[in-house]
Amino acid sequence: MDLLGNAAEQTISIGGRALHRAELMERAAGVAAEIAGAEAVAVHATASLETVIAVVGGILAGVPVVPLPPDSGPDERAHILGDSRASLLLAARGAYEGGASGTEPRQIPVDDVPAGKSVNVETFGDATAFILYTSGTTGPPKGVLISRSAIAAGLDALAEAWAWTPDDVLVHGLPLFHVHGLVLGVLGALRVGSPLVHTGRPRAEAYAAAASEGGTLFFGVPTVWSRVCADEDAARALRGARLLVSGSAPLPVPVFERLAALTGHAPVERYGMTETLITVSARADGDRRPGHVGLPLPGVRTRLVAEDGTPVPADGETPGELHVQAPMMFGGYLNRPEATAASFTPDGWFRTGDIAAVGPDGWHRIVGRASTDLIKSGGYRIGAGEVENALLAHPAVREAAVLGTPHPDLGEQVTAYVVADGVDERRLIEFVAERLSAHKRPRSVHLVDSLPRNAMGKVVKTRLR
Ligand code: MLC
Ligand code: AMP
Repeated sequence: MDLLGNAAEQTISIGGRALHRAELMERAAGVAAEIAGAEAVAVHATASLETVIAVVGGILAGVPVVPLPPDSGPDERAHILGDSRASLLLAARGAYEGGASGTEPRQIPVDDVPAGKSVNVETFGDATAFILYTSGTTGPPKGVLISRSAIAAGLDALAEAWAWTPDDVLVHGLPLFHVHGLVLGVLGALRVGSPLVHTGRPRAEAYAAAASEGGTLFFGVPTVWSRVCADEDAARALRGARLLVSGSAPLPVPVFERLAALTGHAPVERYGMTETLITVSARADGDRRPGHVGLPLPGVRTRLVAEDGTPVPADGETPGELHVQAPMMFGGYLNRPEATAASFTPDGWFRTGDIAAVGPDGWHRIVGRASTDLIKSGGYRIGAGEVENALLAHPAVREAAVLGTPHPDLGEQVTAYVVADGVDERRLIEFVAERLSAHKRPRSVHLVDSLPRNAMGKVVKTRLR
């Protein structure tokens, strides 16, 4: 399995800096030699060529890569580094300002590593390629183990569905520490052999500029597409593209329609999760339906199950929890056998936690989530429990409940209800920001006298809304 494909010629460009594939592979081979044998390697995952060199180096060395969100706060970072046991950290020189605690891994500046000779990737079989940390409903983020074969299967299924070939020029500006930007947006380009133009940040003008320079295939989360629609000139510049793809969160129907009207392209929607990679998608050669995420990809099976465990009919209306079986499935949560077991049914289906309806023709529509404790804001997955724990670490906070509330640009925003003495809203937002990534801090904090609880003493979040 040649996970990274075998393109002869390819350019990877990030924020205006470009690297030819041959040079990328040589520099990554140098990194691979430097980290060979490590249990896991952390990468300070800024949107940069150094991140791509480091990640490819990990893959060439057969060492699991742990992408660290560059803005992760000290608590979050300490958890990820400790849980993954990453003993080394790759970063662009001078970019990482981690804490000085004794648990910090040894830093290797990617810029200082001499280029190496090409490496045979096959040697490492089906090793874990990534440990991707992602929020659950409670507690700190869990490490999702993603194998090389899952990535290969996931990318090949997408290439087929989207008719993605080396003739495409992929454009996006998504973060390089999640499935969307990193697995699809970097490894996808390498495996398919299409050049990549990463715009640094996913701004509308940058997408427009990349379109006028030959970009054909564009990735974005719904917030990005909504911002593109708000900039009509930028949207019109996308008329020359081949395919616009939306995913990571629900694309609102009005954004779908506006984007189609302005660009001439009805967007292709696809659905996935860190744990499963992308499993359901519309096709380049097929229908695009607003409010729908498409059909299961080749090799994927799905089913809908009611709360009492009975099957739900595929009538396009009746909602049920979406279960998935797929070759792109993760290999479990690191160090958490119980959480891994709980995420599968006894008969071997992964419980996505998403509520869907499926039509008689197999088209899937995501209608919500089973739990109010997972929030999707700007395409980022945020666990209410992690934000509640950060708030509760403040000495003045007695109780905290966090939930997602509708936001016109981000889909949902993080909203907190807090019982506290003598501390204001702004200070609490700052307090969370000092501990966790920027997107996890609440947009608004409501100070309340008490939280609504049921007879069991559990907070009833639906009553807070
Ligand atoms: C954020 N800001 C705040 C704040 N929260 N300021 C005050 N109070 C708060 N509570 C700051 C930000 O740090 C930023 O500052 C500024 O406000 C604007 O923030 P924003 O509105 O969030 O916008 P932006 O930073 O532009 O980000 C929007 C976005 C981003 C869409 C670019 O959310 C994004 O990159 N999302 C992609 C997430 C993703 O890749 N998900 C994929 C998961 S994988 P400043 O100073 O920085 O401007 C997956 C699988 C699958 O889901 O299916 O794909
Ligand atoms: P993450 O693990 O960050 O990949 O988040 C996965 C979650 O994002 C899924 O469980 C869904 O709730 C949501 N999601 C991803 N893609 C879509 C989509 N196209 N439509 C609706 N929700 C989506």
